[in-house]
Amino acid sequence: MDQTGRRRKVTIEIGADDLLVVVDMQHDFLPGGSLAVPGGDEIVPLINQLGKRFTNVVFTQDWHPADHLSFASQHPGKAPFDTVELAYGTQVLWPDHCVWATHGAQLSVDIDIPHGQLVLRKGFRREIDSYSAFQEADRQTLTGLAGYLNEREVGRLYVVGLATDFCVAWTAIDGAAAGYDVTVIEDATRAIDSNGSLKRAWTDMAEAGVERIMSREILG
Ligand code: VGL
Ligand code: ZN
Repeated sequence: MDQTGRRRKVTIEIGADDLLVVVDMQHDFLPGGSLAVPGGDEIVPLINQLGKRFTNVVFTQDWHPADHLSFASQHPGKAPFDTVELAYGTQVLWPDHCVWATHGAQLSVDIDIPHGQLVLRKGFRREIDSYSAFQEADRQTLTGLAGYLNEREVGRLYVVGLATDFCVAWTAIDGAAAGYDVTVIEDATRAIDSNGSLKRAWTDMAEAGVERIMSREILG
């Protein structure tokens, strides 16, 4: 409170070394899509507003071949949200989604951030999933994003998009591991929340030093 009894507003200044990462805002993750994240469409206007505050914006795009091993359809007898053991460990199985060159894989036409600079595709190898925009699920294959951010002299990442508990969380955690300050803008994300995944993701993000804010702290 200030002296007049009003709550003082402290807004975060977005600067030249800040970058907004807009994660997987694709038709398949939005209502009507094959892996629709509940409320995914509700964050579109907020992401567009946030996008206007940043000069640096990167999009990620989940981008799978039709026979990707994260699809339940590739594992006889398995259903979406079951798990299997792949070469690198336990993999959650999904409905077919974001198959490259399909409509569902396209970034939402309602995302209006024309000054965005990079679309980073991930998950394009049949055998390896990639929730993180930094490294694939084998924890070895790099996507090249850290090199890009390094050359662009970025200091802090702000992460929004879908889904909080998978691609947003893994991107945020790996961004922190790569040496960036990372902030997730909570109300500009929505979760799948399967088997406690959302609660676990926030715990993991906090442990990795990822900050968690609401959009009003930037937008005022
Ligand atoms: C995602 C599950 C499978 C995500 C991508 O964008 O969070 N989740 N592929
Ligand atoms: Zn995927």
